[in-house]
Amino acid sequence: MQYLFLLFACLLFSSLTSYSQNAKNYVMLKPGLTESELIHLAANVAPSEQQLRWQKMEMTAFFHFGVNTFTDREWGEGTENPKIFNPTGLDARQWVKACKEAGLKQVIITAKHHDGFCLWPTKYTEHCIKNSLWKNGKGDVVKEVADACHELGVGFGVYLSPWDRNNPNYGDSPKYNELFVNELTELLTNYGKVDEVWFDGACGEGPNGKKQVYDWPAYYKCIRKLAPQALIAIMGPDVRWVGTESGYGRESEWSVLPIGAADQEKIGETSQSSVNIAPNLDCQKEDLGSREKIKDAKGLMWYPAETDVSIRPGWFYHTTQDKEVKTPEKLLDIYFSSVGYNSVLLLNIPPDRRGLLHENDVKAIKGLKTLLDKLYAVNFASNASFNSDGINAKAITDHLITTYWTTKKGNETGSIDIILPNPQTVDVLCLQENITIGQRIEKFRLDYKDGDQWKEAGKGTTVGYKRLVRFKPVTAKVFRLTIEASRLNPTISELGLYKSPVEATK
Ligand code: FUL
Repeated sequence: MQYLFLLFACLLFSSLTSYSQNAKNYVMLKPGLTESELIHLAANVAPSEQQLRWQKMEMTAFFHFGVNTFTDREWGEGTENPKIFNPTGLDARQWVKACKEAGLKQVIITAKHHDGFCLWPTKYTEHCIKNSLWKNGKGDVVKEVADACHELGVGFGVYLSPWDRNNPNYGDSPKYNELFVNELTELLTNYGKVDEVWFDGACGEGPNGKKQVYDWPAYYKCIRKLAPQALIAIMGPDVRWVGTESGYGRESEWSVLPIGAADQEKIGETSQSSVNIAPNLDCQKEDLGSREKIKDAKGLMWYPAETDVSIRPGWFYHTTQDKEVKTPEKLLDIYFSSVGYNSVLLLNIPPDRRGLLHENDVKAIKGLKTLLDKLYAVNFASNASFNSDGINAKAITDHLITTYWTTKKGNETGSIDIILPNPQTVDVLCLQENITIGQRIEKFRLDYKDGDQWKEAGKGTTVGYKRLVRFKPVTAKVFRLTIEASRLNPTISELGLYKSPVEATK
C-alpha cells in the first residue's frame, strides 16, 4: 500500500531547482513547432553528467534500518524509546562489501525514516542514535556506512524522509523546513562525498493530521550547494520513481519526458540562467514519453526511471521473513525487467537486529551475481562480422557507449546483419543506445535466418541506456537487427546475443 503514497506524492509534486540553462538535459519549446521539429528536439535531450554516471551503475542497494528493525514494524510512529536501537554486532563494512561483491555500485541508507529517528548524532532532535544504548550513544551508523563506501569505492547515498512523525515542529511549515535543511546540511557536510539524496513521497497523515508544506526549492538549493555531484531522487528533479515497488518497470521506457504548462510557469519565476523542474506527472501511467505524450509539451527533460524493490516482502528486517528472501532466479527476472527496461535497479537489503545483512540475503545477491556472470559470459556477437546499410557497425561490440553504429543522414530506419562464425543458441538480445546524444529508437526487431527464411526472434519498442529482450532459444548463424522507427538517426552503441542461464517463463 505504501506505493500509493508515493503515487500520491508524485501527483502532487512539481518544483524548481537549479541547473544551467545550457545543460542539454532539458529544452524549453517555442510555440508553433511542427511535429517533426519537436521530435528532433526530443531526440537530442541527453542526461547530465550525474545522470549518466548514475545510469551506468545499473544496480544499486537500499538499506532500510532503524527503530523499525527493533520494533518489527514497517512504519514507526515516532514514539519509540531510542534505547531500543541496539544492534549487537553492527558491521557496515559487511553490508557494503557484500553489495560490492554482488555488483551493486552504490548504497543508500535510511538516515531518517518516517518515525523521525536519526541514525546519526544530530544536533536537531533527541529522537536519535545518541540516546540509544548502542555504543553508549556514541555511535554513528551514517558514518560507518559512509566510511565503508568511501573505503571500498562504492557510491554513498542518503534517504531522508520528509514526513517525520516524531518532530513537534512537523506541520509548522517554516520551522520544520528549517530543521529539515539543517538535517540535510549535517548529512552533506560531515560524511564526505554523497552521491544521491533520496526523498520519499510517503505521508500517512489523515485528514485531520498535520499539514506540512515542504519547501522543496530550499532543500534542492542546499543539496546543489553542498553536494553538487549528488542526484536528487524520487521527490526530486534528477531521477523519477518507475511507478511500482515490484521490481518490474515498463517495457517502453522513455527517459525524455514532457514539461507541462504549470511547470513552465514555475520556470518563468526563476532566473533565466539557473532553472529546472521536476515535472508534475503520474509515475504509474503506462506511457510517459511517447510521441502522443510529448506532442503538447512546453518543454522536455531527461528524467530517468529508478526501480526500487525489496529483497524481502517488507522494507525493514523481520525475522519472520527470513524464508521469504527472493531467490537468485527471481532477482534475475527483476534485473531483466528493471535494468533491462532502461531503468536503474535499487534493491533493498535490510540489515537485521545484529546490524548485519542476513546470511539468506547475502546468499541471494551472490546467487544473482553468479547468474549475471553466466548470462554475460559469452557475447556471441563479439566475433561476428556485420553487414549494414548504416555506418560503423564494428563499434557495436567494442564496449564503448560513445562509439556507435548509426544510419546515413536522414535515415530513421536501418538494419545490421550479424553473421556468427558458427551457429549458436541464444535467447537474449541486449541493446544500448548512445544516450550521451539522446534516446531515439522507437521500434526494433531481431530476426534470424532459418534455411532461406527470415524468422522473428524478438522485438521491442524503446531501447535507451539498456534494453534486454528475452525470447525462446533459437539456434542460428545469421541474425538481423532492424530499427523500424526512430526519432532521428538511430544509434546502437552495444549489441549482445546471449544465452541466459534461466529461461524466460513467458
Ligand atoms: C515508501 C516508504 O513508505 C517505505 O517505508 C519505503 O521507505 C519505500 C522505499 O518508500 O514510500
